[in-house]
Amino acid sequence: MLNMGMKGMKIDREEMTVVIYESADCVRDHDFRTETNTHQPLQRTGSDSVRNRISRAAAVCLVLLCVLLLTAVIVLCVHIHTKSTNYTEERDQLLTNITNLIEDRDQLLTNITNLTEERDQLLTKINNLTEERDQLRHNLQSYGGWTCYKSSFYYMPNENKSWTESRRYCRERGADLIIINNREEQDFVKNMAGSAIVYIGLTDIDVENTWKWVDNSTLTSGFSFWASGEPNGGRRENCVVTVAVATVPAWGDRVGWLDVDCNIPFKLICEKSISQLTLP
Ligand SMILES: [Ca+2]
Ligand SMILES: [Ca+2]
Repeated sequence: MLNMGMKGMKIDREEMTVVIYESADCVRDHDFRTETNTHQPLQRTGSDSVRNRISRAAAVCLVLLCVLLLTAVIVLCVHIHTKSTNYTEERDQLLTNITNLIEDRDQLLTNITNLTEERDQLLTKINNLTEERDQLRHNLQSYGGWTCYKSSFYYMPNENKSWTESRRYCRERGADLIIINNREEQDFVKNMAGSAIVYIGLTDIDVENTWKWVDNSTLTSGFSFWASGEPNGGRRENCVVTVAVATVPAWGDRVGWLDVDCNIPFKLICEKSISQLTLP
């Protein structure tokens, strides 16, 4: 059986070999027929030449295209490099500017801090000076009954004196009879005097009806607080009192300044400015 199988396979191989050879002969015969049937060898040679020229032209074009591409790439690289360099310089310049601005800002902040410290120190000094001034005023106000008002100190002793004695009393204490400069001071005197009649530092003892303050300044016509009908004493009345409350029947209801006989004793108010200040 085995021999029979082997024999069958051998026969098959031989048949296949025959078929292959026949196929090869067919192909060769076909090619030969094709070549012999065309009978155009010269035309085939011309076509190859054209094809070769086209191939060479294509190759040349390809080379040129490569060269162009390479040139474009180089130009592009140079352009990018140049731009990059410019951008780097601009960036460095901007960084330098930023650094300078930061330094300026820091300097300004330092200046602000210094100014703030100076302001705070000045405010502290002002507060200290204000406290010292208030303490000084308090001490002076409580000293011998002198009262501080604005830029002056005032004192009204509890005794009656003539105008000349009153002035001497004040001068012995580094002061003088009061000089009234404005409405506020007149109101202050009115409050201080109360119902008392007090001498002020105004007189026409030198020249009748020429009223002068004790600092020798002349009473200006537009500024006075004469009571109604005053002054009216002529040469008999050359000194001035101020009346806040009408208490003298002979004077009626007159309040304000009145010229009186300088020898009549009344209360008085002394004044000294802070610039004249020596403790009374
Ligand atoms: Ca007079
Ligand atoms: Ca009078």
